[in-house]
Amino acid sequence: MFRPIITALLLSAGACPAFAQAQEPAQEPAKHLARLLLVNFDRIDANTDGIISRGEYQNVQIVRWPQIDLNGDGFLSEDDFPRFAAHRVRTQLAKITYLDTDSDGRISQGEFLNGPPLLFQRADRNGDDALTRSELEAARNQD
Ligand SMILES: [Ca+2]
Ligand SMILES: [Ca+2]
Ligand SMILES: [Ca+2]
Repeated sequence: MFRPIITALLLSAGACPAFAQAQEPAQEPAKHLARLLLVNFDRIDANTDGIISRGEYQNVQIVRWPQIDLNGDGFLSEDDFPRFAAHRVRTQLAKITYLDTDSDGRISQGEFLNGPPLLFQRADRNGDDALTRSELEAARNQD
């Protein structure tokens, strides 16, 4: 039961009150995030050019960070989750070790914001460093 909550915290805007929630059952994180970006597309696309640039996406990440670093120490680590969930948290954190560029076992705010965004890598099909609605729709509908 706790796993989808952690996944939502790590990989989506799920805990962020600044963005509308997609009312859908739990699903694969990248799909879920693509859906959230689509639902909030007009708000995220700050310069209204019809694409979500990497910078606009990073603004979403900045808004999400306080909901991810729950104890406010500047790092995402096991300390941000309740003890009873430690095992599942470890499993989840193990999936995003690619963000831990200095390999100290925790993810700093800088590592989180500057790391390769999973959704961008998957959804940016033509590699132009920007996401269109159709790219996000394709990511949302991916098998
Ligand atoms: Ca834009
Ligand atoms: Ca923390
Ligand atoms: Ca680190």
